[in-house]
Amino acid sequence: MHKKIENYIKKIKSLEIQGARKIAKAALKCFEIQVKTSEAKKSEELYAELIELADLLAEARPTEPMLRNTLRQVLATFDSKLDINRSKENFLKNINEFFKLNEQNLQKIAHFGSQLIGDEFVVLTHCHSNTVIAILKNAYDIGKKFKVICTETRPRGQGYITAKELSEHGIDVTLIVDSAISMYAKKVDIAIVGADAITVTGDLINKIGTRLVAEISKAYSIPFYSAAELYKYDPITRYGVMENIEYRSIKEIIGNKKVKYKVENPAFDVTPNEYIKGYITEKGLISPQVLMLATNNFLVENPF
Ligand code: RUB
Repeated sequence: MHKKIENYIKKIKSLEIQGARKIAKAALKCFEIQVKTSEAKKSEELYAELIELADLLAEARPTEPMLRNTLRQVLATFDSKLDINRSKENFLKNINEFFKLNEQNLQKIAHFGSQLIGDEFVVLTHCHSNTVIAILKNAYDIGKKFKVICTETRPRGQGYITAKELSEHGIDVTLIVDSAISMYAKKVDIAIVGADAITVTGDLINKIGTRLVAEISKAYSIPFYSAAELYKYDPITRYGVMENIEYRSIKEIIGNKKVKYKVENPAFDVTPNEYIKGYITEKGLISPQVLMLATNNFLVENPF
């Protein structure tokens, strides 16, 4: 395997590259490197290399349908009937189209999401979602005045990245520990989180602690939204297969300490659809109740 690909996989596993969107983009980058550096003499050989690489990338972060959907879709455009040079050229062009699509969808979500933020709003967010960040930056850029409260997000502290990025953009942001959410709930007007996966029933899988944010939002009548490209939808859930929740190393919690009790570190949780007012997608706002229809269309439009 090419050193650069090895590096990308390491970074995806260690969370140096994090957030579903960036993970999917990094995986596409690996495909690009593989095509450019492959010594395959025939298109079929290159295709086999890409399939093998797709499996490795998917295993690097098991709870990431956007990664799997993106790779599956781009692979479906590989034309092994062409000679090796033409199939490479063609495939690199298609990868590039996917990069563009990713960026266009982000801009659309940023546009739709920023409409939900009223003047003087307090926005609550959890973890670090590049999509939520894009919404908040866009809201700020179009002149909305609002404040953000973001949770630290134990155990890896992705909330620090959120706080840093937003404050560097000029947004008024306050970082709190996860367990302090209820103390601030009365001040909050809207909660917006990202998404790692959306199931066929419209349930949301996102960073551990998201469900708590949703439950508190419900208790305080705060509208709770998830900013999610439809690529986060996991088609396997159509067949009753549950999205696989990644359990990460307990070192993320206790470091190298030797302890005599059990420690567990689930990285994601499931927020049932009844907590979610809507998904902010590239097609606009979609309630979890109608998401199933939308995803069915999505399946028809796109060759999974
Ligand atoms: C990040 C996380 C984000 C989603 C969406 O988890 O849960 O909310 O991935 O991110 P991790 P994005 O830090 O474990 O990757 O909006 O960037 O796709």
